[in-house]
Amino acid sequence: MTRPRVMGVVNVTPDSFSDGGRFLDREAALAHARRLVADGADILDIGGESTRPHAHPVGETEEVDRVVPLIEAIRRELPTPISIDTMKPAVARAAVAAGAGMWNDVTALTHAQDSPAVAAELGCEVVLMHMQGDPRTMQDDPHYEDVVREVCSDLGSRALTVLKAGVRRENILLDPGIGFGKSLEHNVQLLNRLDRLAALGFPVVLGVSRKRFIRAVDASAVEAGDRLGGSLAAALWGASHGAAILRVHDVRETVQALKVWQAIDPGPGQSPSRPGQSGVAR
Ligand code: HH2
Repeated sequence: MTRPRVMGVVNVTPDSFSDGGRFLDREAALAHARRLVADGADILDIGGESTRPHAHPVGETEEVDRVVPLIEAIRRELPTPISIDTMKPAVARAAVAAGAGMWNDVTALTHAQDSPAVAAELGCEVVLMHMQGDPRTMQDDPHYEDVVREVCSDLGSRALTVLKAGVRRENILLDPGIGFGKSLEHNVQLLNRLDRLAALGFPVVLGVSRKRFIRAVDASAVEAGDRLGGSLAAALWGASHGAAILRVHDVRETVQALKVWQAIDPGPGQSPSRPGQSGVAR
């Protein structure tokens, strides 16, 4: 099986608004980016605004100030492709000018009216993620008749709109938006039928890492850091059901899990083996 690419999450959401605090946050974020690349990240996803439920919105200038210097610093020393996680066209524009090649938008380019036109003009890849509601209220009472059908249909028509705005087909990726306006049942149904989203013919991006649905399955996974097992289980499920990119926090562990999965199931016509190694192992 083809191994999905691993997108490592780098957040620059500083608590301190002093210059010193910002600098330290940026240095820490750069060190984190280096670590993720050393751990095997294929893409770095840079975010300057939290999309967690009830998170406070960040102004455009503040967000640009957070992400652009970091993207420039990464670009100076690493060849790794960079994605910008933002809903604001001005931030995407600044990030692409600084060296990002992908716009990851949790609003599927709906936040601003000109988002699709800006994406077309930038010529970058775009991740259209599904969300019901907005980040502040999305988890209040998510409701669907048939979540799989509705998410596929919403994303399919969103892709058409974005195509009409001039974004090239090969630049569009779709993401079911696990945890964005979805109950536990909605999340697991979407994962269970991820193949239906993949069948739309666009590469699928999947973000399950450390998400709250894992706690809904295993009540002991209270903190985000307690959810590695569930994150890996869901990532491997995604890998075998059509995900092309996995957005994760624990890059090293995810890459190892994928390597083992691929050694066991290398794809049609190939026999399971340990690439590059031989001999007795236990
Ligand atoms: N999830 C979060 C942010 N951006 N982008 C895509 N394409 N898909 C996702 O599932 C996705 C995303 C939110 O993840 P969270 O764990 O709340 O925060 P973060 O990962 O930014 O630390």
